Amino acid sequence: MPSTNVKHIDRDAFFRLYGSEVSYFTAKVRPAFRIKRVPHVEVLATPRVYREIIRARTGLQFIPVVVTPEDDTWQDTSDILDRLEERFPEPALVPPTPAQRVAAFLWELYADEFMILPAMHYRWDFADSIAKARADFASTNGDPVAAGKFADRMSGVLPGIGVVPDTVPAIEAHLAELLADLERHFAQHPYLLGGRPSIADCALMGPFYAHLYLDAAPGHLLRERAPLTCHWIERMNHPDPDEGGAWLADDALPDTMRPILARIGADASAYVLDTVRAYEAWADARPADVTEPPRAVGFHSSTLRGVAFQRYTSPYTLWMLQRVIDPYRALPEQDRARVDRAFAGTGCDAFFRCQPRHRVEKQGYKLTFG
Ligand SMILES: N[C@@H](CCC(=O)N[C@@H](CS)C(=O)NCC(=O)O)C(=O)O
Repeated sequence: MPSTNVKHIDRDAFFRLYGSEVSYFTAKVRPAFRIKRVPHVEVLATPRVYREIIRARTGLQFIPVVVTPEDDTWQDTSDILDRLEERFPEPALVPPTPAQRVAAFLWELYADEFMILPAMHYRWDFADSIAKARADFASTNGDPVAAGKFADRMSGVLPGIGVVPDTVPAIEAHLAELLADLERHFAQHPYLLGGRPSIADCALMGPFYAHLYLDAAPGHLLRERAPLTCHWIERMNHPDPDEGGAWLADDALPDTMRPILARIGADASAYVLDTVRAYEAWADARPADVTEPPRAVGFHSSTLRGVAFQRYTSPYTLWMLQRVIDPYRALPEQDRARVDRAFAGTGCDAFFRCQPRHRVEKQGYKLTFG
């Protein structure tokens, strides 16, 4: 009798994923829990959860946070994905072969660091998006006044990350071109690297589900222009355990990904590498009494499609870049050459060529000087 099996499920042995529906980074890890069929409950990050779980366990105010059945606490979506992969290796989300593996981490860097530009612009620069986001924050928090203050703080970060009137045309053009390319890609492949999802897909769900799909103005745009991308979002959030499917054979990258990689090479590489160079200049001369990297170490200049802008200098960007270049550097020469060939002509070699003089590491939930 199938019903007797229910008795063998340990109903206490589940993971808790604390987050929210409109949170970029919760949207990144949610599909991984579901694809890997990790026994878990997703818990809304209410004021009680912030007080008793999130701040109490991590000392930070970030979501998502994961508490394991053994009562360990995981924070930071990149760490969460790594730990899920170790603990639940199948179905894998990190491809085993060099070019696809490097591509997966490059997509993560792009989705986490660069796609924040269109995600924040389309949430906080359009009246109907602003109204919906404020209402969503209030329904998540339960206290409209506190939620309003949080919304003020979030919308206030736009100039600091480089979303200013001068850069808006380039940000909108970047997204429009990406949507057109993703439609062509998803007409041929169910997921970014072929027939099964990877951490590349999970990372792209951050901007695409939580902001661009759920927010009012970009939600219309996506539904009008990008039905196949919308279908990918729904499939990522509701994965079919019986789907099967494989990443492309012979460590190939899909041809339909090439224009997207070229755009990452053209637009996102300067955004990331200018930040890393500015951090390194700060770190070269850092005051002796600074024992850990602050969240931002000042402002620096960068350019997007020829337009100059200022951006705050985040040490965290170097940590995300290390996730791409460490595995690349660790490859035997032959495999590295294969990766170089796979990315030739895309401009993404700028990431691989970057040789930072400094490192940042994680200790607990904090970034430290490496
Ligand atoms: N690097 C972190 C970023 C987490 C993050 O920025 N989460 C947002 C919500 S999507 C947040 O909690 N922001 C609060 C704040 O910036 O104060 C991760 O990958 O987990």
